[in-house]
Amino acid sequence: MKTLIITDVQHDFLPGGSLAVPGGDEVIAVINLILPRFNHVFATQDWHPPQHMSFASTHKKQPSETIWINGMQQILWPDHCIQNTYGAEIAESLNREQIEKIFHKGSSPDVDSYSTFFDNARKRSTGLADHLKKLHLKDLYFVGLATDYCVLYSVLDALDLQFKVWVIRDACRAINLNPRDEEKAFEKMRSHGAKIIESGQI
Ligand code: VGL
Ligand code: ZN
Repeated sequence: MKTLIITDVQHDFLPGGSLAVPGGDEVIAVINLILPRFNHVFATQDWHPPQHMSFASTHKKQPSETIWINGMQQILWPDHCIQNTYGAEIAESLNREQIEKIFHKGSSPDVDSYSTFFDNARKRSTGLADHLKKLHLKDLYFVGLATDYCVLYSVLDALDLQFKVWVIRDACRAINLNPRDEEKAFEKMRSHGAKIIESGQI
């Protein structure tokens, strides 16, 4: 049983969005093409309240600065994926018919959540792990945005939780705040046990 996890293919992460991932829109056609190969499909949505702690504007600072909050380093982002706004919606060009359930993350005002499984303080779970376990789904394929944040941390948690993990490289795009972040993210996922593949290999 192959399970696809579509990470954060939301307007704000696409060209023209407030936290646009370079080439982010290019993943959509790849995902649409491979969808029929999967038995189960889930999606995630970055889903922040206004004035979320990860927004630079909340702290009257500039995006890309890093600050310490509650003993954790936090990169500050432009306002993005605010609950119930256009920017937070999943792209309509993505074929959403097969998506069984959508999991929200980043909804607590006081903590960020890159992983689709747990918030960055690892205090709250999104419910995805329990849902997958209940359905006895063990083989997870990750696609979406962004390779160097949400995909990376979701994959590391999935491996920690003993899932078998594949990352479909051509169906992911990185933010690359630093030019080698994408490369480093794939290397980290591989060294932790994920298989990095191309969509043609499924
Ligand atoms: C993400 C930065 C901030 C992501 C979410 O989905 O990768 N990145 N919030
Ligand atoms: Zn976010």
